[in-house]
Amino acid sequence: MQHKNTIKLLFLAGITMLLASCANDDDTAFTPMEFTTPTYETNLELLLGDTLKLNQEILNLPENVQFKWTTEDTVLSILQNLEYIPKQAKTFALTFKATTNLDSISRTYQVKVNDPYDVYYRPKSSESSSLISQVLAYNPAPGQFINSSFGTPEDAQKLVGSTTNTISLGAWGGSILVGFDHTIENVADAKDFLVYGNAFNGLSEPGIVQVSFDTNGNGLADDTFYELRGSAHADAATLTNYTTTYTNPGMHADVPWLDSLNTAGSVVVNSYHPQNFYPLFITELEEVSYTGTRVFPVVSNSGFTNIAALEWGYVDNYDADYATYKGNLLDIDQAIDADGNSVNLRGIDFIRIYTGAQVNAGALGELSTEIRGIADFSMLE
Ligand SMILES: [Ca+2]
Ligand SMILES: [Ca+2]
Ligand SMILES: [Ca+2]
Ligand SMILES: [Ca+2]
Repeated sequence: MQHKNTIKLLFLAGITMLLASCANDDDTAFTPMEFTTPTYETNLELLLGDTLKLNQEILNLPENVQFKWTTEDTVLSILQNLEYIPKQAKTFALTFKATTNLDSISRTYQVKVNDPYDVYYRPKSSESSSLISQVLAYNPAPGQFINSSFGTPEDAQKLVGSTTNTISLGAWGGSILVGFDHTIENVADAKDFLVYGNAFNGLSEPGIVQVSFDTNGNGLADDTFYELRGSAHADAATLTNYTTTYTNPGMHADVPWLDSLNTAGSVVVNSYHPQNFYPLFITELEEVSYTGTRVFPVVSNSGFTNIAALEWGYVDNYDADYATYKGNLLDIDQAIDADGNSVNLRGIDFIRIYTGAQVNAGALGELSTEIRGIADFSMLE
C-alpha cells in the first residue's frame, strides 16, 4: 500500500510540472509565421541543366521550425532555400512548407523545365550554308607556320564558307573554335560532319574535336563542350586533363614547354621558317597554357619521318575515310563528358579542334594539325 501511494504522488507531481510549463508558454504571445511578401510568382520556368533557386523570406520564424520542399512524394530539400537541378524536361508541382508544432505555412508552384533543344535548336533550311559561318577564336600553340602563312588570325578567318584555305594549329593544344549558321544535327547511326585537312598516307597530325550546343541561346560559345572520343582515347598511354605551358623565347628560337607531368621539351625551330614560332597575336604573350587530351600516334624516324594514322575519330588524320572525303568524318554520338561518360546531343552549334599530339617530326617540323574547313555532312549528300 505504502509503495503504491508513493507512485501516485510522483505521478501527480509530474502533471503539475507539465501544467506549469504550459502556463509559461501561454505567457509568451504566439505570433504566427508569415511570408515577407504576400504574393509570389506561382509559375516558374527554367532550362534543363539550370539550377532552380528559390528563396523564402519568412517573418516571426521560431527556432524549432522545419522546412520541406517536395514534389509529388519526393523531398527535395529540408532547407529554407532551395537549390535544385531538375533531371528531366517536364512540368511538376513544387510545394514549400514551414512547420512548427503550433503553426504551418506553405506555398506551391508549377515548375516548367524546358529542354534547351526545344527552345534553341536552329534547324537547317534551304538558305543554310553547309560550311563554317564564323571563326570565334584562334589560339594556336607555337609552330613553324604560326605568325606566317597558314598561321595568322586573318588566315583563320579564311575558313568561313570555304574548304580551300589552310590553317595550322601549331603544336599540341593549339586550337580553333568555329560556328555555323544552323545547328548541325546528330543524325542517328550516321556520321555528322566532315573536317577537311591536309593529311596524306604517312603524315597524319591528329587533331582532337570538341563540340557544343548553344544551350543558353545567346549565340556565344559559353556552354559546355564535349570531346568526341576517338580510337586512341582508350589507349593506356593517352593523357587526359593534361596541361602544357609554352614560353615565348622572344625570337626565332626553340620554344620551351613544360607539361603537367613536369616533363620539359621544346618546339624546335628550323631554317625554313625564320620567324618567331610563338603566336604573337594571342593575349598571353609571355607564356600560354593549354589543357586537354594528348594522344600518341606511332612515329617512325627511319629515313623520312612517318606518322601513322590513328584508327578513327581524329582530324588531319589519314584514316579509312580520308582518301574518299579529303577529310575526316565525325559522329556526334562519340561525345563524352569530362568524366568520359557518353552524352546524348541532338545537335551542335560550335566545334573546337586542337592538335592532339606533341611530336618533333625532324625535318617536317612539329606535328601540328591543319584544317581546311568543316562541312555539315547531311548537306553534302
Ligand atoms: Ca550521328
Ligand atoms: Ca551560349
Ligand atoms: Ca602540320
Ligand atoms: Ca597536316
